[in-house]
Amino acid sequence: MNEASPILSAKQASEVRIGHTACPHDCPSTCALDVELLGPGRIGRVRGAPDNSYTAGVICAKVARYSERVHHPDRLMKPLIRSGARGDGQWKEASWEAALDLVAEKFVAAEQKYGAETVWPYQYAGTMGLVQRDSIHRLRHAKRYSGFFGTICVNAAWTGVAMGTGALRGPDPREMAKSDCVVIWGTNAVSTQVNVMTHAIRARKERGAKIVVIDVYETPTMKQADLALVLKPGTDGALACAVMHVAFRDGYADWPYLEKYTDDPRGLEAHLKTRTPEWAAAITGLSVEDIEAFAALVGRTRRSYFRLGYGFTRSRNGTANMHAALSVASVTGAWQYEGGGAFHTNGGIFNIDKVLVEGLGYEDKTVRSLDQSQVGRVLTGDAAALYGGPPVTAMLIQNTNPVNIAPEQRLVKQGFLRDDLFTCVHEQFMTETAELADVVLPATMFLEHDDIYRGGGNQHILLGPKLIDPPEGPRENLYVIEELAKRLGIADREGFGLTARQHIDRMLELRGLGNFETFAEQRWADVQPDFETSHFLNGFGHPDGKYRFKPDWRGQRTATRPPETMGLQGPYDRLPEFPDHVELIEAADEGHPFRLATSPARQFLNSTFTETPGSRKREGRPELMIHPEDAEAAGLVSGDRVEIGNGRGEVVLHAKVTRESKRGTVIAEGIWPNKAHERGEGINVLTGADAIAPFGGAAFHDTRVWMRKAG
Ligand SMILES: Nc1nc2c(c(=O)[nH]1)N[C@H]1C(S)=C(S)[C@@H](COP(=O)(O)OP(=O)(O)OC[C@H]3O[C@@H](n4cnc5c(=O)[nH]c(N)nc54)[C@H](O)[C@@H]3O)O[C@H]1N2
Ligand SMILES: Nc1nc2c(c(=O)[nH]1)N[C@H]1C(S)=C(S)[C@@H](COP(=O)(O)OP(=O)(O)OC[C@H]3O[C@@H](n4cnc5c(=O)[nH]c(N)nc54)[C@H](O)[C@@H]3O)O[C@H]1N2
Ligand code: SF4
Ligand SMILES: [Mo]
Repeated sequence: MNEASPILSAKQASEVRIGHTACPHDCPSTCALDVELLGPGRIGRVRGAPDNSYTAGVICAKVARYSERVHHPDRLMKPLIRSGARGDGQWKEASWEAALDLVAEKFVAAEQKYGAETVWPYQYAGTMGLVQRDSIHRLRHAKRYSGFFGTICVNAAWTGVAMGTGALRGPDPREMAKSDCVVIWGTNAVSTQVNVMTHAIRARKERGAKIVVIDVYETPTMKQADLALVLKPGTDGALACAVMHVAFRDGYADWPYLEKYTDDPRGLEAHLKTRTPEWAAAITGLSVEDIEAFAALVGRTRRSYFRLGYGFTRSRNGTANMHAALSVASVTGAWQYEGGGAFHTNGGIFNIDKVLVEGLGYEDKTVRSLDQSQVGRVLTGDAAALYGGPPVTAMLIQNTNPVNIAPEQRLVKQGFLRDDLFTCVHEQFMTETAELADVVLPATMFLEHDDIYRGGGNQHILLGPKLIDPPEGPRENLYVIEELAKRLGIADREGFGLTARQHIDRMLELRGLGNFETFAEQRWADVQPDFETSHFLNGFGHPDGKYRFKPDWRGQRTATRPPETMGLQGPYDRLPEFPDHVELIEAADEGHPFRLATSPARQFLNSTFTETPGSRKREGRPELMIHPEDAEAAGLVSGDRVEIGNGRGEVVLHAKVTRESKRGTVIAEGIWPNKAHERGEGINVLTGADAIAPFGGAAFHDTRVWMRKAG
């Protein structure tokens, strides 16, 4: 057939070019992606890279449909300057020059009035790219603007892990496939990090491994479980203690291991004497039989892999509960075996030098820091939340949507509506935060700029090169930071004036991984430490090499510890000496008989994908999952409007009466846009911003509410 043949050209057209990148979203899976490139600015289907050993060809549906997001008709395309009253939706288009000039002018004016700490650059993990996400810190440090203490997601969990192991790493997550029992604890992996399931299910198929799932309702993940444990929110510490009690009682405790590798096993054994399955049953709502069965299973199965998620740490006792669950693997000695041990994050293995990108060389540690989760309190002038400093009167926001996802939404909204607050929001869509801004700048998406990523639930450093041209208009985060730096007189500071590729070159070179070009061939690097290190067989991360059953809650230094200007957080003096159940949670009471968890929606990722039609259609509308008996008592049937509330506010959703919910616990899946609810108020109206002890965090799944049929 000759080249001009119509059949061949049709065939050629169907041979789509594939671009290689990484998923930029805030998800522990950090998948390696293969993207169909249909033209210079157009993508088709997105797939998981089959040859990445963790991704193994599997990604979630919402990212597979990414063309819906990158080619979305509602993407922001032009800089906008507010032209009406705040939040009324009136904008005038502006040039990049004019918009950036205005932002710089306002920042300078604010600084002149109140000092540099009145400006609060506010960012989070909408992109996990180290250049595009973290360059804002460089601007902040160079200008000595208020610091940002990131508490909304990982802090409680990472602190709990570090208290026990002294390090943020663990057995290779791919070893789950070689386990005989995979315990999926407080993570809805089917929805939030699908690759955990790939490896866990491989273990079941190939080795007959058992899967245990522990959650507060019957999640899609739980439908895969051999042993399904639905407990009351915030009671995981009690379950962990009972499991360890049984281990000591029935001879599953590995004494030679305990003597060699842990701090005070005799003390722990004595402490747990009264933490019986009966004791734990009363607290958790589980049956004694289920607790005994779980304890016997992990006691007898040497290769038990505890995959500990974030969800169960989003309670006021969450840090202590993480530490308690982690401790089970130390009592049974599961750490010693391939396919055994406990894993939460590999956050500590990557060792990428970020001094340049974050401007750490000129960070001034005496500058006050503010708590990300307490943005509502900060913006409404709460003196404690302001740490004695000036009011916040100017903000630059990138990669996050606080007017939707932050707790105490009424305060958040009230704060962002202030007349004397200037906000610039750099965004891909007109989010509810952007709607309240003074200046909105359009941002590129990951396929349109260069960046580099680290896995959290895996062990890869992955390149995310620019694969397609952005539309005319949107610019990358780095551009905004650089242009503001020029206007604010700091462009000559170290770390400014580089392209994303130059930053990536530098990070890779310092890590001994080549440079952008060589890494592009390689696509990713597997930096999992060796078996001994991953399993802590050379000792744990503390100076004495021991696992700590008795954490040093107040003294320990970790990356998650708040800056000195903030001090310890929450009721840290009430944390237990040994693993225990601590009643720090917002317990149900007569006026608020239900406990609410705001678990993730499968088709959304935090506030992202609430704009894509495929995700929106599949999620339907904001619903509240209610046990049939609770529904009946409240006179509710599926589809009814149901109102839930507490001292922070009230929200209306639609009832979904289901046995997937436990009695006394109601579940609202997903952070829907506020405006998807009646009265324009969403689920975070109900959640609190008081800190999780001892280092901070937001207790999103620890909320008491009353419930009634909406009038
Ligand atoms: N589809 C989807 N994927 C996501 C996200 C999303 O919103 N949607 N969010 C992303 C982000 S930012 C993160 S940090 C990760 C988080 O992912 P996960 O580690 O999975 O954490 P969560 O989403 O907070 O909650 C997970 C599960 O914990 C359960 N849970 C709540 N309270 C308790 C408790 O007291 N005990 C126990 N045992 N379980 C409890 C919840 O019901 C939920 O099913 O997922 C990421 N991936
Ligand atoms: N009720 C309740 N609330 C929660 C949670 C919960 O479980 N329940 N989970 C909490 C958790 S764990 C987290 S991490 C937070 C996350 O909440 P958010 O920080 O809002 O997270 P995302 O939705 O991931 O991303 C926010 C925005 O980043 C934008 N973005 C993405 N890439 C870029 C980019 O390259 N440049 C710019 N300028 N913008 C970009 C997206 O368009 C999106 O609007 O929510 C928290 N809130
Ligand atoms: S599972 Fe997580 S990392 Fe993988 S594609 Fe989906 S959102 Fe991205
Ligand atoms: Mo998160």
